[in-house]
Amino acid sequence: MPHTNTIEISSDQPTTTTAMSFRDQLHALYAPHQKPGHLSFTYGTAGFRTLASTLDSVVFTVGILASLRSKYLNGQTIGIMITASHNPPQDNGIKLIDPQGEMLEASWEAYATKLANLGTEEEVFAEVERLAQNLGIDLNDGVSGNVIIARDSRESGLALTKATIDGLKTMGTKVTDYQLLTTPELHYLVKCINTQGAYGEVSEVGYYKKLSTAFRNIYENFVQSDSKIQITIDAANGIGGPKAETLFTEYLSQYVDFQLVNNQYQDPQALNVGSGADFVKTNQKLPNNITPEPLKLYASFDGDADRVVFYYVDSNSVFKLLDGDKIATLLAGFFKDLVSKSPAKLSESCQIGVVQTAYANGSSTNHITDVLQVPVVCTPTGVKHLHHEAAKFDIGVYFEANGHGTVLFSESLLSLLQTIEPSTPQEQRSIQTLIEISNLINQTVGDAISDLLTVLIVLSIKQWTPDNWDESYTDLPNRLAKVIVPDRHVFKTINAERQLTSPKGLQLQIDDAVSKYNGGRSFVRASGTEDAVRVYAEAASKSECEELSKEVCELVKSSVGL
Ligand code: 16G
Ligand code: ZN
Repeated sequence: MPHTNTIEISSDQPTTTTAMSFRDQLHALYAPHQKPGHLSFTYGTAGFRTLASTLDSVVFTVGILASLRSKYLNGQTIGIMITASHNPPQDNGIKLIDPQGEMLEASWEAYATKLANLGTEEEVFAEVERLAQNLGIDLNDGVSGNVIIARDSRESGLALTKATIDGLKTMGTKVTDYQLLTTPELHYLVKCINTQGAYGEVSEVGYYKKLSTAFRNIYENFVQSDSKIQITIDAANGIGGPKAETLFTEYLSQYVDFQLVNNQYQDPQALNVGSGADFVKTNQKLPNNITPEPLKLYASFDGDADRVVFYYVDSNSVFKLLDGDKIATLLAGFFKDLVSKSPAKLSESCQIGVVQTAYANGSSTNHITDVLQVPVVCTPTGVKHLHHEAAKFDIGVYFEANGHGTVLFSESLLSLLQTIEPSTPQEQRSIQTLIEISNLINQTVGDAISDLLTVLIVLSIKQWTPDNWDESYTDLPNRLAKVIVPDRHVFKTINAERQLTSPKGLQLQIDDAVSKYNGGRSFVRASGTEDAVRVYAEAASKSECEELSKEVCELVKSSVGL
């Protein structure tokens, strides 16, 4: 288990000269972190993400910005995660985590982008002064900000951590380096610190304890089985592997028989290669190194373990994917049932909702609205958008089809659960299960390990095999294609990315194409993480789906003169 380094940088700084001191520190530290002239960077859907070798100057400025953010929020702790998630080994990235464990507030993304693109020490200094003044941050108050930092298992992670810490040093920020963590572990720790431990103990052990205690309580009380749960996990050769291993071996070995494959996290070149949630979802096939047994459940994490997808092969050895949409329907149905079996005071007031993106398979949306009778909201791609919508429900289930997601419980529901009096054993059971699941699921962000435990326990309670789960609905055939265009920024969308407003006229052509296919649906959006445009298509049959996809790709190309 990695130890942590607490680096207190500025305790001996004279408090009255912090502004000067920022200037001096910047001067002392800036030179090796100067931005190469020809590069430009954007704080995108999930922070900065690109080739690791180009990121040094960016992370240095993120260190400065995180310091400002913490000072702006009266010293609350900000998280910095160095990861490029499911991207290939040569990439890396950095993102900021706000005090309650949520993604950085959107208005600050623009500040991050601005700072990252400045080319000289003078420009950086002037911009920081300007920002501080506009935001009412006193650079002279002698109060330092607080930051915790961690990284995934990429080779470039350590050097980028050091460069980030140099950025933090310019402002005398207190920083604790948690070294190797999954992204959701860091989100958890940020929230624990800022809630003074109310969300959980401020340590990795605290994270394991919180999850395993909830899992054990549910299992002991509500699972009727004399055999252990079985699961095989493809860890994408990322940091989720050793973390899951610790959790299952040290805390849950009585209940779960687990097997880890693609667990070479010490070999950074293997990260996400032929493995992981993105590989499985995109290629709709098994990762390397799994020889499947029919009807057994498998799961794949991504490189920083904030997303998970499940799959199995049926009795005819056909591969079946259980993606984020299937997780959302499983959980929404489970909660709907629990709530309906709760005391009237709860069942009559509790609003359950599911949040999806345009990538959700049409069948899943129909199933949730028509069969489960739970409302569905659609948001733009990216966890932060889904998270904010989910927070509007008492139980907000949000999942992207790619496996990013979690469940949020409202404060009012959580306090009602603590005080409500059950009048039957069934009501008692429902209340208890809801309380425990609210502890089992990581409410700060999608978490592969916590989602995995939640799915395993729900399947065990329901005594469902993977094919019982899969049977709930059948996905419409779908295809996600990529078109490389000269400038993806001309593709502008409205209506949660489902309609284009630019290039002019293209949406009408797409609508026209879609209308020719049974059950057809298609949308086009610019990627937030790659220099490309994505084209999604679905239709009643595989051949219609392929044709629709091709047709829309052609329309996209000709709209930009290709
Ligand atoms: C990022 C997002 C993910 C989204 C993906 C879309 C977070 C933590 N991650 O990985 O949710 O699905 O981008 O990528 O928000 P795209 O814009 O390239 O299609
Ligand atoms: Zn990820």
